[in-house]
Amino acid sequence: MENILNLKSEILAQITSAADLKTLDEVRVSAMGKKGKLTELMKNLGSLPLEEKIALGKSLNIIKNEIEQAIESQKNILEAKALDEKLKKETIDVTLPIRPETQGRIHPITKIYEEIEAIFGQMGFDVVNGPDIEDQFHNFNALNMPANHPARQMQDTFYINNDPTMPFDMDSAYVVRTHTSGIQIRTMEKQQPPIRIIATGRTYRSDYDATHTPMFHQVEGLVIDKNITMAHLKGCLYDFMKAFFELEDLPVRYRPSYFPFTEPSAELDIGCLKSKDELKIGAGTDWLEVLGCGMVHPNVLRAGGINPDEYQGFAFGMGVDRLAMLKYGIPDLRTFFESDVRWMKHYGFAPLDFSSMTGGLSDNGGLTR
Ligand code: 2U9
Repeated sequence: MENILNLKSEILAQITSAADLKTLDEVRVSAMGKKGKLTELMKNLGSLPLEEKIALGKSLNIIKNEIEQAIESQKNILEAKALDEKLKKETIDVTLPIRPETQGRIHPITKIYEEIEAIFGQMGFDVVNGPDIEDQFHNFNALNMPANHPARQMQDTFYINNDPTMPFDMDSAYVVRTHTSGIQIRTMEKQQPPIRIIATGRTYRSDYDATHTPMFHQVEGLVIDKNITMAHLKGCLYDFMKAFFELEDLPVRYRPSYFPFTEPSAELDIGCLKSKDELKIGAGTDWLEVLGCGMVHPNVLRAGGINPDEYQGFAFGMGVDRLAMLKYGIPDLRTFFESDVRWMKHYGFAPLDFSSMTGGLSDNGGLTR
């Protein structure tokens, strides 16, 4: 028994003095491996008289457990030490700039979308997308635009010949959407109010000059609930404009207007100074139209499966490309889509300048731009 206790102390001492995992494993094998000292003692138990076998067997089991525990805790200590050393060796200086230097730039349209989504996101709006190719019900009829409406004439809308083997049929043809409004119709079809969404994406109209391209970008919004009023519309869009142009005292006015899908309808102007070669937003006495809006027409609610006697709401729409031109002083819309790297280097944004309401919308203090 005394020999056994001595052996135990010897093994425990070896365990606690093992300086690395390899040495620790060697100690384990020499004690408890196939030919280990403890294993040998256990093997010898068989030759002893019964009483001694039982007593010694018990003690050996207890010692074996103690040694296993000691190995486990030493292993934990050594593993933590090894990790610590590895981390010390692998320290990185997170304040160093990115290497190699980033080459890509974020397109102003993408940046403006990020900013708009950050602002409406904070107000509790969901961002929704939909198909670029629409049927005429979702693009026109559901929006209170009957078949003879001027916006449906061939010169504005790109119609798609569904079946090239058949003569073109104007009535059943699909269109590339002329606005993102079909997204809101699809949302209403799927979901009863409360609804609070912005619909974003590419839109298409047959038009081309310095301020119109056949493909352009829109953001539209829709808010529907039981007691939504024009006052909610005015407050929401006023707050949006101030946040977007990053001007707390931005002058804003609403002007009566007409859209088939809203009644009453309005347009929102922001105060600015228009001089020959400069546009100053938030200063001067001129006005600039930036969006259209109104209370959703009862026919439109009905078309989306919502009862206009129970619910009402407001909607708005704006051209993202125009907002990007205004905010970042880009004079010609066509240059947005020319894929000129020199233009992108000048007007593009650093990839890590994420827009957020807390970290800055368009300016993070010049850290990465
Ligand atoms: C539903 C109901 C109503 C969306 C609206 C406008 C006014 C608007 C233009 C701005 C510039 C389009 O890009 S642009 O040419 N849009 O003036 N859009 S209200 O109204 C909706 C949309 C969907 C279901």
